[in-house]
Amino acid sequence: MPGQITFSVQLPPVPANGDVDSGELTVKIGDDLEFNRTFAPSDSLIVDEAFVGPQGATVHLSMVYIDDAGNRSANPAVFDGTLLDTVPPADPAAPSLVITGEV
Ligand SMILES: [Ca+2]
Repeated sequence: MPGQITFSVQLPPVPANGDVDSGELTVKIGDDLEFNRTFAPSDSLIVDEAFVGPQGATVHLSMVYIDDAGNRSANPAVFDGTLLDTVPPADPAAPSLVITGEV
């Protein structure tokens, strides 16, 4: 059964003296799901229970910074990725012998 893949979003460091009061992240999973999240300049990782999608789904990230006057970055930063299953299965228990006779 194909699994659902969960993920978080790693944010880049905010540039020094970047005039950043907050940020806005848009996460689009596949063709149907889209979420907008705001973050603080000190945030480095966005963890959200909504960030889950089917294995192989495309994910589009877009983010801008917003200053204290409400101005937004001129050009959003974007990232396109795929929800790859990089999680290995559970470790197996040890096999054992079944003695079947003496010859
Ligand atoms: Ca400004």
